[in-house]
Amino acid sequence: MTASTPLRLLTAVPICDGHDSAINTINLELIRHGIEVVYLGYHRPAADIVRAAVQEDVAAIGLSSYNGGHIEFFAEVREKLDALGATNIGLFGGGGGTITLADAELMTQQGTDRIFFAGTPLDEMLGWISERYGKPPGAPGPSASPDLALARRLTEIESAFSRPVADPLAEAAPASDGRTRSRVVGITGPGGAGKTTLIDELVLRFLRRRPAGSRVAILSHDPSIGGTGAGALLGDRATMIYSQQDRVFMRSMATRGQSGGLSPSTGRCLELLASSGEFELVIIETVGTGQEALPFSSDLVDLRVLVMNPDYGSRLQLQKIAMLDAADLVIVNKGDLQGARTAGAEVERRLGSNKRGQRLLSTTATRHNDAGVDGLFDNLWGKGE
Ligand code: B12
Repeated sequence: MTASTPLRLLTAVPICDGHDSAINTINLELIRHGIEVVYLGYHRPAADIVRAAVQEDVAAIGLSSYNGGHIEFFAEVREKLDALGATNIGLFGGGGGTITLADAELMTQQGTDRIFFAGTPLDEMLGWISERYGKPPGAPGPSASPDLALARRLTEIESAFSRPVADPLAEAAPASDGRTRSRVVGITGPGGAGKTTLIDELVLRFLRRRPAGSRVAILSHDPSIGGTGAGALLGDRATMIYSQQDRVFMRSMATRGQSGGLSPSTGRCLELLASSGEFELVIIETVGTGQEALPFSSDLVDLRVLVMNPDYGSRLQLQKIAMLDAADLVIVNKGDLQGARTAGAEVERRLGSNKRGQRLLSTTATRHNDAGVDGLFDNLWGKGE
């Protein structure tokens, strides 16, 4: 494990189980030790866990299971991994006193690497995890699924970048062949504006309205802790409902020391996805950004979307947000909050002074069938003018 290739793990709590307090503690300990943790959340079926592990190309899956059914559940995860050729992905877990010694023995015979019992010190767990999985990633099996092969190429690209770059998107090689390029939409905005929920709702509309064979890819960014190149909680999947679907390919990227909302390798990863011929649409989500951020200064991104919270403070604040000049489309999300209308009017005036024909939409991403999100989805296919 080096600074350029941190160990990546996926953690989750099985279906019909809401005991997430143990895994939340363990996640924190893992990221403090430089591990990138893709956290899928609780009440997750085996198929969702395996799909995510494959797309994220993690070294192993860690499950925290308290409500019983662990023998069958761990076995199902192992079987599904193997069926996709992901024999390289390890499986481990724990669950207090619910998993007995006898259960654990049977589970290891069925392909689980190790079960941790109540009272195991965190240090012991971390030592074992680093020793067992902290090596260069193992090769997938001969029947590796296309998503696993793509995921491994993304890992190779990520590993090739050992330090921040001037502009991540400028690192992308220009498209070299005649294959159809995906539509690329960049979504940015401050933390807590609702970007991830909005993207999940856009995915729902994509699944409903685009032909059954077409797929969407998401490159989602979260910060590496303390601005370092290692250790990150990649948690966007935990809040997504519709994106847990075979037509969606999602990759969670840590910023690995890059400032500005993206990772050093985002441009290259984006180019791979957009020219793969596999995806009709590619969505990039930045980390929660500050006033000065301009993450999408490249032709690689067809549409630049800024998502705002109506709670941005006084009108004066709007003068300082650089993306309000650069965005093709501005969304004031959380339209149900008090002050959303005023915010809409203030942002409209601010955009009007740019005289660039930028579009403004109001959305409430948490509302089912929100007309604002419908409008946003329609706008994804044009420049928003
Ligand atoms: C806290 C707790 C709750 C909290 C959960 C809060 C939360 N958000 O997690 C609340 C009160 C909400 C709750 C609710 C329920 N609970 Co409860 N709960 C517990 C309790 C007391 C502790 C579990 C815990 O978090 N321990 C803290 C962790 C850090 O310590 P640990 O378990 O020892 O874990 C160590 C190792 O196992 C390992 N480990 C654990 N997971 C993982 C994962 C990985 C990847 C790794 C490496 C290691 C690892 O690391 C830890 C460090 O040493 C257990 C009893 C118990 N003592 O286990 C019952 C228990 C799990 N609950 C139980 C039940 C029945 C319920 C309810 C169904 C009750 C009800 N009728 O409503 C609900 C179900 C909720 C749901 N949606 O699933 C039963 C389950 C029985 C069973 N399996 O047959 C238990 C065993 C209590 C009992 N004896 O009856 N519960």
